[in-house]
Formats: sequence, structure tokens, C-alpha cells
Amino acid sequence: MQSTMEKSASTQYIEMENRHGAHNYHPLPVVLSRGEGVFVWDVDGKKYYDFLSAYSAVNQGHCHPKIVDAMTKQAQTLTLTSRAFYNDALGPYEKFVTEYFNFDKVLPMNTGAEAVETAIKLARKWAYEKNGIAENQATIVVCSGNFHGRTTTIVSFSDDSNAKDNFGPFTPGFITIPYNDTKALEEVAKGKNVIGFLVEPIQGEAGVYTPDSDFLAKAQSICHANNMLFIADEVQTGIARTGSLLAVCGDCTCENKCEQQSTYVKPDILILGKALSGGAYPVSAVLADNEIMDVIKPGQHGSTFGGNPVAGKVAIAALEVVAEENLTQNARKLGKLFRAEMNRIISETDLVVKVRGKGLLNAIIVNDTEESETAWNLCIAMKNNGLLAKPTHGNIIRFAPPLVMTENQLMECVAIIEKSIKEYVK
Ligand code: IF1
Repeated sequence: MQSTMEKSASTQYIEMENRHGAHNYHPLPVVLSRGEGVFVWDVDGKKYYDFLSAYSAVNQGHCHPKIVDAMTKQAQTLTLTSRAFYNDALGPYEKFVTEYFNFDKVLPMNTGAEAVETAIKLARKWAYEKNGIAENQATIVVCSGNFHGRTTTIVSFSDDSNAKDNFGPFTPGFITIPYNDTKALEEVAKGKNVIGFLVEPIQGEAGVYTPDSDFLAKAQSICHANNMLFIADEVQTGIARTGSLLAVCGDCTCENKCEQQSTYVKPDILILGKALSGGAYPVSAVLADNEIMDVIKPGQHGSTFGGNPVAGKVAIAALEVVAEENLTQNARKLGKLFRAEMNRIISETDLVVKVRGKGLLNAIIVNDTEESETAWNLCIAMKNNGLLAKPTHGNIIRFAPPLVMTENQLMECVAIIEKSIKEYVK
């Protein structure tokens, strides 16, 4: 039995988590203690490229000085008033974020799941009060392979048994269609009481599934032809990750989100989270125009921390960084380069069979079964070579670096990935 003195620092931290923390994750065996920009360091001082960005929350890079400064200043001034009173931070944040994304109103929350839950409640309430749907009969269409969070209602419409099993009884009022299938959407849209379509513009957790280029536009028009709300969950794909400000912006990279852009598919309800704060603080948001948002009256929805002063200042700083540092354009440029390099490597190895993604949200498919350890072992090899990434499901590895990465840094990461693949022995 090793004494504490003999155990490495990493081992001690890992054992502490195992002993005192719920085992609801299976992390890669690395213990991080510092982050800056595209880099993180472990407790032994080893430096890594972060190629996960905390599941696309750290788009602006770790500990971005502008974001940390905004958070620190507000944290030393006024952290939380609750919504029982007004404060001088919430209104300016609400004005900023609604103008930034071109919606009339925002309902501020904290986590992505809370924002998804808020969007579901908002859509249902709109349907009953504005659309004549019979009470408690509203049905929302979702896609197979979805991931929208971990609350009981959200896992009620998950088809991932690991995320759903033994958490019942489940919330009714959802119908599932295949992802990227507008014919199926058209069919179910004819049903009675169908009020909305909740969809990820790119399915992240399912393995970075990018739909047909016209899927979102077609889905939106089917929704509007059937008096349904088009609800976009951009918690993971939003905030410049896919090479435009929102994945629903399509090919547009402009900073003025407007409906004039031909490729822009404006959601009726937009859900944001993660990088809305640059990963510094839990901030999420639901945006909609007045016709929808005004169904919520005082006392009908809320949250202790929702829209708190620190969250508002952090989100403004995080969104200003996206514009000031041209992160959408950078994500688009580096994403194209990354996929080209991955395709070159794929042509030179049997270990990886495909790369897919948009902007800097990408994934490679490892040439082995979902149950195999190959993707995991390849991530261990990349970790040992100085790059951190993690499989989503089985044989799929997601690659999502901070959007502040330079071309030289990206090429260094490609070299690490290539070295790890070519040295890998099954
Ligand atoms: C985990 C990944 C999973 C999300 C979308 C809402 C939420 C998420 C599209 C909820 C959260 C996180 C949750 C985290 C792992 C990660 C994730 F795809 F991003 F990798 F699980 F699918 N909509 N995604 O992706 O936001 O409540 O977490 O703030 O739960 O394991 P949250």
C-alpha cells in the first residue's frame, strides 16, 4: 500500500474524487490546475492543448482577461439581488443580448438544461394561450440522437438509455423523428396538438452530426406552415463555434444578425448557454420575440440566480470578445484547415475512417466498434503527447478547441493527433 507521500499528486486528487464524489463521470486520467487561452496545465505542470473546451463552453479561451476582469469587478460590487428587486446590471445585459441576437426579449437562466426547460414551458404556454391547443395536450417534436440536458423532463425524450434508464416516470408530450428528416417532420406536423420542433442545428453528443444544408430552413417552413414554433438549441453550436455566430446563421459570418441574410434561419425560440459566458460562469438564455415571450407573466417562471449581475457582466464581455476577436471567421477558417488535414491523415491510416463537422466543432470516427476501447486509448495517447480530447460515444472523438486558436497552434495540434494515430498500436 503506497503512503500518501509516495502517491503522485494526480493520484491523490483522483482518489479524493472517487472517494468523496458521485461517480457520474469517467474522466480521462489527468488532473488540471490551470488554464490560459488554448492551454491547460496539470498538477505536475505538464502543458496541454485543450481540444474539448469544456464541451464548447470555453470558446473564448481559458480565463480570458476581459471576461475574468468583468466577473471580478462585478463580484466585488454586487453579486446577487434575486429578481425581487431591480438592479443596474440586468437591464443593460438584456438590452445588449437581445440586440446582439436580434430578438425582442430574453429570459435569463443559468444552465443549458434550465434554458431548454424554459423553452419547453414557454412553447407550451404560447400554444395554450395563443394557439388554442387543448390544455395539457401540447406535443413537441424532437429528434432521435438528441441531447438537450439532464433534467427528468429532458431525458423523457432522450433515446440514450444511459441518460434515461431508471429515471422515470417520464414527462409526456414529445414525439421523436429521425434527425435530418423533413419528410418525417412534415408527417408528424399534421398531427393534432403538435406545437413545436426542438432541434440541435448540429447534433453534438450524438457524434457531431451535421444535417443537410437545407434541413433547418425546410424544418422552419414546415413549422410555420403548421403553426408550430421552431426551437433551436444552440447551447453547444452557438456563439461562433460552427464558424458563424449561430449554427442557424448558415454561411453568414457577419456580426449583425439579421433576417436579410439568405442563409439565416431565425428560430422562434433561441436557446443559448455554455460559451455565452466563455466558460467563466453559468449563464444561459432563452430569446424570443414579444408575441411568444409575453405569455410569461410575473410569478410564472424564474430562478434565484437567473440574470444575476455577475452573469450579465460576464455575458456582455464574452459576446464582445466574439466580435472583437473575429471568432466566427477564425472558427470557419481553422475548421476548414482542420478537416482538410484530418482527411489527409485518414488517407494515410486505417485507424480513422471519417471526419465531420462545421467550424471548430468536429469529430473523427475511429475504425473500431462502439464498444471498443480504441477511441479511449487514442485519447490517452494524445494526452501523453500533449493534447486533451475525449470520445463522445464509443468510437467517435469530438475535437472542439477554443476559437482563439492560431493557425500555427492548430497545425501543432494536427501534428500531435497525426503522431498519436500513426504511432497507435491496437
Ligand atoms: C453532460 C456535450 C453532452 C448540450 C445541448 C443543452 C445542454 C447541453 C446541445 C445542457 C450540454 C454538456 C453536458 C455534459 C456534457 C456535454 C455534452 F454534447 F456537450 F458534450 F452531454 F452531450 N443542449 N452538454 O450539449 O446544458 O445543462 O449542461 O449547461 O451532461 O455530461 P447544461
